Amino acid sequence: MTHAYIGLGSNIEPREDHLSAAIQLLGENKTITVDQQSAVYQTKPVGYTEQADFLNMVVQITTSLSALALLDACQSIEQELGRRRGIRFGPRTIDLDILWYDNQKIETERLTVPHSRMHERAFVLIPFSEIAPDVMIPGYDQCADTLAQSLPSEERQGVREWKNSPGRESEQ
Ligand code: GSY
Repeated sequence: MTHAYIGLGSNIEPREDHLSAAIQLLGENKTITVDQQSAVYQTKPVGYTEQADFLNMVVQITTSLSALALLDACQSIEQELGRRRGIRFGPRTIDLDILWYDNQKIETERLTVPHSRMHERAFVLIPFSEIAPDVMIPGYDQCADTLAQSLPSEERQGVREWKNSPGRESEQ
């Protein structure tokens, strides 16, 4: 069994329902267990900025799938929830990105792990470091919390806790 972290994002309403549905579908996959969920964060769009704010969060899973089979599982959840690939970096119903897999560095045509821009993205590092502050990010030799704390303050300010994640309501 392998640990992995997946980043989820949505900026098409109902954004929270898309996150909840994706987590439910991950959990319904017999080869995946969702172990931990971050809070949900409202985040300013990065890259293509003329679009609505996102909701982002990170989950930790345990899986018997290989990294590429996990990618297939994530992409089929995106399809099932109606993601259409339109404008590159544009609005999306749901996005599932494999951020970290078994402390491995993976570079294939289909998949780069750790996710290539995670070290500079507050919308990834802040929820990631909430649930895995001490996890080392391969290739950076720094833990998630150190990377998150090193982000410029204007990047961090674009990420605000929105509410506890689906399934964590009792912790509020
Ligand atoms: O890479 C994920 C899609 N995405 C996001 C996102 O999830 N959140 C924010 N805040 N900006 C983004 N830009 C892109 S592309």
